[in-house]
Amino acid sequence: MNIGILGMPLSGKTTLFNLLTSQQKEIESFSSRKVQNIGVVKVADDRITALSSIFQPKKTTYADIEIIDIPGISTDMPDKTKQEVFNQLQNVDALLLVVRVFNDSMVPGSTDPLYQIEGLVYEILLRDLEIIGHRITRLSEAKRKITHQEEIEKQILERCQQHLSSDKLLITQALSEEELKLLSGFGFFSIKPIIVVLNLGEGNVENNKFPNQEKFNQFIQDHQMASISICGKLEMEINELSEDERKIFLHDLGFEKTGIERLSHILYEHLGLISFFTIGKDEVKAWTIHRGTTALKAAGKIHSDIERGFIRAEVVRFSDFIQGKSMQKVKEKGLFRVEGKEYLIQDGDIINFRFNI
Ligand SMILES: Nc1nc2c(ncn2[C@@H]2O[C@H](COP(=O)(O)OP(=O)(O)OP(=O)(O)O)[C@@H](O)[C@H]2O)c(=O)[nH]1
Ligand SMILES: [Mg+2]
Repeated sequence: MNIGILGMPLSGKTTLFNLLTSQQKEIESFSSRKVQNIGVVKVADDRITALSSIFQPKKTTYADIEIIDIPGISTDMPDKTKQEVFNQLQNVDALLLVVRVFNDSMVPGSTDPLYQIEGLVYEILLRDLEIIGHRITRLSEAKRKITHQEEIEKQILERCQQHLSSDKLLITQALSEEELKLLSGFGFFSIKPIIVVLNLGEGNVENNKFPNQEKFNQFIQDHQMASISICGKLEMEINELSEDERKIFLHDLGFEKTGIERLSHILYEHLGLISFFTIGKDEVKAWTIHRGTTALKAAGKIHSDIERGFIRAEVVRFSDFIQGKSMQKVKEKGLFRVEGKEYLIQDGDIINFRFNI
């Protein structure tokens, strides 16, 4: 799973990247450094922490997500530059759009989230229209008769073109499994799930108010995006605190979790992701899968041999396990289950796969 960060210049993208990945990439107020940062986010999960303290394994592995941070994009940039910037995100599974609310006279740029999000979505639509335009032209101008399959492709692309031309993201278009498969090779941007991160100023944190809020929320809803407010600067300060100080600080602000913790929660929710766990003396580990994944496919995520030689999945719910803290107690209560290949994994399942090769 990997995610790309997109936003206008100086909106706080690298600040967010650093927070998510615990890195210290350079943040400069006035020079957009044209570099790409790549890092890995460890997804905070209290359940893994709890399992780890019970099993005391040699290794504890939280779920992780790769993050790519790229230079800012603005509508007045030359088209070629915008294309280059976008191309860096061609292969990501989802987009985090950072919009800036914080006001800082030392940092130039828009502080109107609606203006920024409209601009970014416009650019995304434009990129996809370009990709579609090229392909349709090629098919239309082919010096041979196009195949039946290509004819079908052209019709789908023309439908998508119409959809995009009316300012709608492809993710909001009704597409069949087959059509989605056909489109998957094009690397469309607007087919990726989008989460908008509002980078609030320190003054906006407690009331969570910002300009054009109602219109902004409507825009988010219309385009089937998710949004979350955080404050980059504050999160950086929170990062410096000890565990105890952090709790008090957050409590005073009226929060239970840090912005980064809330963000990973929303990511999972919006992307339809869930976690299952494997446990043992060697390793306690979280695995990320899409909701609706079968036991067989989940097994393959661990190792193709386990999928190939799948016999059964032994499943215990985390919430059942944590009450007695031992498999023995779970079994006594009859909460230990044996499931087959087609079982749909639930969030928080602790699984032991039995296999034979
Ligand atoms: N006051 C305030 N300043 C912030 C906040 N987040 C970021 N900044 C400042 O805004 C400037 C730009 O932050 P970056 O994280 O580098 O922004 P960016 O979007 O990566 O910028 P480019 O990559 O150059 O487009 C820096 O000076 C940050 O310190 C915030 O929440 N509050
Ligand atoms: Mg940056």
